[in-house]
Amino acid sequence: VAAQASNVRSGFAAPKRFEADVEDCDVVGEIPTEIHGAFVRVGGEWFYPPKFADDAPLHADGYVSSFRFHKGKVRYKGRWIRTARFLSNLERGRQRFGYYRNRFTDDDDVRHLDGSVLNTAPIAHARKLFALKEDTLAHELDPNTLALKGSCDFDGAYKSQTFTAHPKIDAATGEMFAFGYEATGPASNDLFLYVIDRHGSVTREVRIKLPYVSMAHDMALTERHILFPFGGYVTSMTRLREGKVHWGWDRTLPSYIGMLPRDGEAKDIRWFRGPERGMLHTFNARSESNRVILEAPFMDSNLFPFFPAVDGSAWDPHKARARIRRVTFDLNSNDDRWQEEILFSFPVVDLARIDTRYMGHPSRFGFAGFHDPARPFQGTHGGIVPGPPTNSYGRFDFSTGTFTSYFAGPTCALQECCFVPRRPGAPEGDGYLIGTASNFAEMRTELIIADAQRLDEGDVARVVLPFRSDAQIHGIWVDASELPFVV
Ligand code: V55
Ligand code: FE
Repeated sequence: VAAQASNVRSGFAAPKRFEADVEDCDVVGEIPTEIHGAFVRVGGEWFYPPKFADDAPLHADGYVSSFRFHKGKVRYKGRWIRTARFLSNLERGRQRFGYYRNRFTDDDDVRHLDGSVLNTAPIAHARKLFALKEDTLAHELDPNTLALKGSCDFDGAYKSQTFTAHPKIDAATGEMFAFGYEATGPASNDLFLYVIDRHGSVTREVRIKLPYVSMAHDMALTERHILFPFGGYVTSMTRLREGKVHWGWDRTLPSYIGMLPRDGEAKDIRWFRGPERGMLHTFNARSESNRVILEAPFMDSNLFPFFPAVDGSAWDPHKARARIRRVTFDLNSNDDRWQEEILFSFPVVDLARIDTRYMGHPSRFGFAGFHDPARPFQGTHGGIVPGPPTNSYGRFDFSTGTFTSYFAGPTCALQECCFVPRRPGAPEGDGYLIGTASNFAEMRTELIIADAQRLDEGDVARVVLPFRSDAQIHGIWVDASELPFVV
C-alpha cells in the first residue's frame, strides 16, 4: 500500500499502458512441478492522469494479470479491465471521471455510466472468475482471456448495489459470504449480507443498518459468526455535493465490529465498540465456546493520507502503521467492548493472507509483507520509493507468537503474497508463498516463489518478466480444478 500512497507517474510507476502475453516465461531457479493453477492479481494504474491531482490512488484504472503454472512452466497475461469508464476515457483521450466515489465531480456526460475501476481483488467461485471493487457489483472475467464479461446480480437475487472486495469462502462448504455496503446508494448506511452457495445461487440475505456509514472493507467468518469491522471513515451526501473525495476521517467516532450469528437475522447483530482504529483487512477468526477471536493487522488511525481528517488535523504516519492484533469478544459478557492484544511488536503491511483452505475455520498461520530495517536497500535509482520498502514476507504463527521471514534482496519491494498448498491435503501452511517483487535495479517485475516452510532459505524460483507490471492490490491462488482453464 505504501507504494500507492500517491499518484506517482515516474520511475518504476511511470505509465506503461500496454497489455502483454509472455509464453514460457524466463525463470531463475526451478518451478516446483506440483504447482498447477494460476496466480491471478488485480491492481491499478492511471491510464490517464487523475482529473484531480490529489485524488485517491485507489481510483486508478483496473488491470488484471495471471501467471498460469503448468508442468514447471509459467505463462503471463496482463489486460486492462475494459470498464465503461476505461472505454469512455479512451474515446476522448483524457480522464472524464472525478474524485474517488464522488459522481458529482465526474464530467456531466459520464455520470450515468458505472464509474467503477474494478481494481481491488479477484475471486474465483462457482467456476467463475470475478474482479471486485466495493463501489459496484461483482464483475465476471473470462479466466482464459481475462476479458471483462459484465456485472453479476446472481440471477436477480443479489439486491445490493455494491459487492465487497473481500468475500469469504467457507473452506468446508464452498459457500461464499459476501456483502455490499452503501448497498442502497452512496452514503446510505445499508449493508446487505448474502450467502451464495457453491453453485452460485443466493441462499440467504440479511439487511443490516450500520451505526454510521463507513468503509466496511473486509469481513471475517467463523464456524458460527460473521464479523464486520469498520470505523473512522465518514461520508455524507453533503460531503459529496461539496465535491470532496468520498471519505474523510473522524477520529472522534468509535470503531465498530458487528457480530452476526451465521444463522441470525438483522435484529441478532451485536455491535461491539472500540477506540479510534483503522480496520481494513482480516486474517481469520474462530468461535471457541463463549468467545470469538479475530486476528487482523489493524492500524491505530487512518491508513490513507489521501482521505483527509474532517477536523483538518495532519495525517499521522506513525498511527497509520498496521500491527498484528488479536481481538477477543466475550459472548458471556454484556459489555460492548472487545479485548485487544498486539501479537508482534513491529509494523506489517496491512494486506493479510492465510492458507485459504482454513477460511472460516480455526487456523494458526498468517502471512504478510513487512519492512525489515536490518536488511540493506539499494533500489532507489528505480524512482521514488515512498517510505521503507516492503523487503520481506513473514509467516506469523499466532499460536506461538513466533515468525519466520523471506528477504527479497536489496533492490526489491514486494507486493501482497498468497499461499499455495504443496498438494491437496497438505497440512496448514505447508506449501509456497508467491507474490510479485518490483526490482528497482532491473526495472522489472519478478514473481517470487518461496517455500513457506523454509522462508529463511530464500526463493526456490523467480519468474522474470521483461517489464514493469502494474501495482497489484490483491491476488489469489486458483487451483487448476477451480476454473474452466483451457490448457
Ligand atoms: C481499500 C482499497 C480500495 C478501495 C477501498 O485497502 C479500500 C483498502 C483498491 O481499492 O477502493
Ligand atoms: Fe483489500
